Amino acid sequence: MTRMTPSEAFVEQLAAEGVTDIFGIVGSAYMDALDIFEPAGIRFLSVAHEQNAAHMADGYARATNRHGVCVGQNGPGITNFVTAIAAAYWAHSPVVAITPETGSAGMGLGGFQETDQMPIFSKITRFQAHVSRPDRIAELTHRAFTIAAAERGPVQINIPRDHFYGEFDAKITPAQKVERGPGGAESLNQAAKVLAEAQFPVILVGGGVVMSGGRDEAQQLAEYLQAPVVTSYLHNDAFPASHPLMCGPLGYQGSKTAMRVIAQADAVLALGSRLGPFGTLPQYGIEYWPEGARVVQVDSDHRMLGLVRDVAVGVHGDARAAAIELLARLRAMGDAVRCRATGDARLTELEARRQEWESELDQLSAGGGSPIPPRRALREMEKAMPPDAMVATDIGNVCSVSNSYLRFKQPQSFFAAMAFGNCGYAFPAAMGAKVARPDRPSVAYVGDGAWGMSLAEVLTCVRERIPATAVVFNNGQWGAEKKNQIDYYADRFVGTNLVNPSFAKIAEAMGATGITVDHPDQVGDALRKAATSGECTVLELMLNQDLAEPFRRDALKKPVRLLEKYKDYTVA
Ligand SMILES: Cc1ncc(C[n+]2csc(CCOP(=O)(O)OP(=O)(O)O)c2C)c(N)n1
Ligand SMILES: [Mg+2]
Repeated sequence: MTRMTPSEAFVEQLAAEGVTDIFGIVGSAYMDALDIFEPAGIRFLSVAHEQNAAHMADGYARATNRHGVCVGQNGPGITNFVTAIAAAYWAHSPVVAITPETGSAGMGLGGFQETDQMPIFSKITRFQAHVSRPDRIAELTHRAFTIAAAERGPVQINIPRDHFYGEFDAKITPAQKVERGPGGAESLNQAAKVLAEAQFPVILVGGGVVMSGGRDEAQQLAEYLQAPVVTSYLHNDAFPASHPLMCGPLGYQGSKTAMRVIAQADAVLALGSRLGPFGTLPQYGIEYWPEGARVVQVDSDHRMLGLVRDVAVGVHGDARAAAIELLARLRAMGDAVRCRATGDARLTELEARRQEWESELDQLSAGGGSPIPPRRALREMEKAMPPDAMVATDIGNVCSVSNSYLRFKQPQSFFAAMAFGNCGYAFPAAMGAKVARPDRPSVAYVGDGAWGMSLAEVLTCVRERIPATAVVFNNGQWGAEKKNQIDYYADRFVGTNLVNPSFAKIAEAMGATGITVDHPDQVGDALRKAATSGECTVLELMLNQDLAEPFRRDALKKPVRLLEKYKDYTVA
């Protein structure tokens, strides 16, 4: 025990948890702790909006598997976090939101910057610690960090602002290492049996494979079974793109190879995936989910087992550890593993499927001219992308189509907006990833509408020297939503046309580098230059207004109007 102030105990505990970077906007509520961040070895990155601070913490966490930390002023600074914490929840990111609160003496009186900050985050965090007494600040901080890592999601440390003051005998606890096991022996035995009996097993690798550091182990298992591998929606980095067994991603704007191959499976090993409903919807008219297949699902969160899809076996375990155990069991079964006899046939089949989809993609992406067809731009960037780049993608039509073109060599490379689906995710996530991994290029794909939510953070990049790249798809529209108006509302474009300035010039005025490209031949060089220049660059691509399939055909209906005055407002 050492005599400390609560601010000192808090900051010492943060340092003990390994925190070296915190994203936020200054505020008097926590200034007593902020004042000693630097001598504690913690860099404070001052941003433009708290939502983006939390997205940065998310990107930071996803790039490293370390905690991402954000802080803000009580009241409005904290309510600004909400969208980003919800996004981190669905991205399974260990984000720690430090939320100073109105002083305990005045809470409930309606003083300045007051709101009850616990209910707001109750459904989007894994754990909420309310620091009810100053002398519990280190203990509760430690607990929050441990749970964020163990349960893979955001946590909140809510600190009444007066609880930073005083003194007490503090205990600082070393960071708790989280180690997960492979799952129960019985379920692993059953899982191995299902795989051994299969004729055409397919492995679906999800985010859990990346988060557990289990990509090599997943690969060894796939190679032993000669099982094709599909990646779950927006986890394209969960298996090496160039591996002969890799089929590509499922889900919206994913790979037809993956869909056609998994449709044939008689057994699916879903390794580290919750099998989210949006990510397994039919696409391109292909009903690919193999309803008759026996599904083995491995997830470190017990609640995900069998939640969305029926499973034959649920393994409550870590993806990496389970892959090791399953491989050991299958090896021991020898010739009883039936599919090993037919591996070559599966590989031949897969190769044919792959060529089919690649030539279709080539055709779709062959357009030229100025403004640039979106698919052509995406193909050019795919070819030019530095192999070690990290890519964050936003929510929009062009960003979604990029799913077909984003292929990765290494894990921790793809940070999409995931299931929360909020515009404004990508650029701050790419910034956070860049802070965490300054050695790797970090690129965000962002639509021009969504860019309006993020562009202020170019100021942060300049101020904090974060050389992230934003590729802005300038198509003059909130395209993803306009597509619904085209398909369902007879081209009545309410709120979907944009009037844009030159985003490159705005970037220049902010002190960053701005580049405008309006010809397909220039896209690749411009991207390569931007991603490796060591400067924050906004690469504005002038695109035509082509739009691909909408996100939610599953959830929209043709308009019905019963009142006379609205009778013209139906489909043409
Ligand atoms: C925060 C938030 N607001 C609104 C939406 C609804 N939304 C989904 S896609 C989209 C349009 C995106 O337009 P843009 O960023 O220009 O990309 P484009 O579709 O044109 O490629 C909108 C408004 C959302 N997903 N998130
Ligand atoms: Mg747009």
